[in-house]
Amino acid sequence: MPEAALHVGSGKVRELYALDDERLLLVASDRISTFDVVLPTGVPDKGRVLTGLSGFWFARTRDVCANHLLALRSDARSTECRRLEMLPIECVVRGYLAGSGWKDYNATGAVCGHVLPEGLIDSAQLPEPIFTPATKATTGHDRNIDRAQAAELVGTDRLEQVERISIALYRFASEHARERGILIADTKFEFGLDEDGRLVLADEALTPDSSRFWPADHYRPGGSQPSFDKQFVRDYCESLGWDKTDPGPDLPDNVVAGTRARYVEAFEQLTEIGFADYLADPEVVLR
Ligand code: Q0Z
Repeated sequence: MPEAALHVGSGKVRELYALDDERLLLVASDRISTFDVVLPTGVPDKGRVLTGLSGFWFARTRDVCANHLLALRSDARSTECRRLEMLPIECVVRGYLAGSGWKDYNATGAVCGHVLPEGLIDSAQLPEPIFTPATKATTGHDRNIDRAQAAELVGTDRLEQVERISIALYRFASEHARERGILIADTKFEFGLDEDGRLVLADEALTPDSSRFWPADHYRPGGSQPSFDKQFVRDYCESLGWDKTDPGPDLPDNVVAGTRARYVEAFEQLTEIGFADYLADPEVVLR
């Protein structure tokens, strides 16, 4: 528990506490959002799955980039991390055309200044992964920006560095995931600077909340793809005819159980660690 920790921030499904001047505690709840609305019903163990996955990727990408992780707590949902000066851009990498990438491509033939081949279809794999930064919105949606706008926010040298490292992280993780039946269509990284100005990977990394995970065996470009984790929730919400404004609907037990199973399945497929083993000893994901 966050003993004597000051609450310093809330995300949709996570909380951030200050432990001292140098350390933060990042706590992942079991809350789930869909269509940008946090639902009244939680998914048991969702926060633990996301915390374990982030820890797994941090441990395996340390040689690509230093990260903020100091410790995983025994609750398996809390991470002690280094307190950094965060960069004011979201570092998105896309290997496939989806979401705002597909929308922007359809409207202009380009995404964040990357002019793409003609004739790409919805959810198509891109010839190469592309870096598509966005601004951090305090309210509403992040906005895609081109490299000139990103350079204004972080400087040209820093931009070049975060682009190179973001692509390297995505290539590593997407190859690992593909070999285990999961496509990582896109993902968002957040970086900060330590006291010496060194670049550090922060926040969560390569989780289903910061990425689009698609089951590889269902991949059919030409339309939107089922989400690995949230598809039951989306399908249930669509079946209700809910208008997608707050408050969202309660989820029935079968939708909760099916969704929990999908998160645990993603964890076990990607880490090759049993979820019970992780709960018994969270540090197992770091080894
Ligand atoms: C992350 C966020 C959350 C609300 C700030 N290592 C770090 N150093 C400094 N700042 C952050 C981090 Cl991770 C930081 N966020 C995003 C997370 C709740 C906002 F759990 N904001």
